[in-house]
Amino acid sequence: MKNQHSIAADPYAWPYNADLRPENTALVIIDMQTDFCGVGGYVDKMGYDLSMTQAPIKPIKAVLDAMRDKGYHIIHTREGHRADLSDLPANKRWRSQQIGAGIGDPGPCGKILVRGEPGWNIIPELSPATGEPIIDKPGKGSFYATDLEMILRTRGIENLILTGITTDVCVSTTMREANDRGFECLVLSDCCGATDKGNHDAALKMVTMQGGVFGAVSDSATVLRQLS
Ligand code: C5J
Repeated sequence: MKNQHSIAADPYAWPYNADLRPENTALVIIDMQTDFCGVGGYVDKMGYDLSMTQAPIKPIKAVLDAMRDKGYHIIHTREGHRADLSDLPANKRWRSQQIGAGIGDPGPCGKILVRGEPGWNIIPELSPATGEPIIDKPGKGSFYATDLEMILRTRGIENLILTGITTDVCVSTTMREANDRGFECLVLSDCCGATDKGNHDAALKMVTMQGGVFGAVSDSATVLRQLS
């Protein structure tokens, strides 16, 4: 008989089929880069409150340590562009310039959101371990123009626990992309952060409508309790 195991979540105990195992489940840590949560990075240059995007660092670390320890798949993503900006749409660049943080322009952490620059690095607290895939993405979603889906299918991963920043942009876009591909998604409320509290709350609430239209919402304490 199959071992039934799930996590308390809103609006249903996740995953839907109670088939939660290290072999078929990945923790996905989205864009925990200096550009999104560090002093002098992209979000800081835009003038947003960094404490909102720094809040998930500790809860993510706790879940990361526990899931690593138990042998779950761990996947990291980074948003960023080629040094020649050939993968940066003109409208994305123009919009960032309007708010004073032009992507590709020099800043205190090097060229903003450019691969290989200091600001683009994942913060040391959440450094990827050897062997953990890092997905480099030019867009908000982690599936668009990347090999994430191929890696998930090759490894037999069906369940995704989503964390990172920002809740309403890259986490939400990734969840929607994953959901449409049939992956079973859980987002951890305190392991995400946005540049606006209202947007963070709304992005989480949206997940829970229609019986869990994109999956379900839980938090780090619940996951840690139920994994142990
Ligand atoms: C944004 C992200 N907000 N990682 N990127 O531009 O959410």
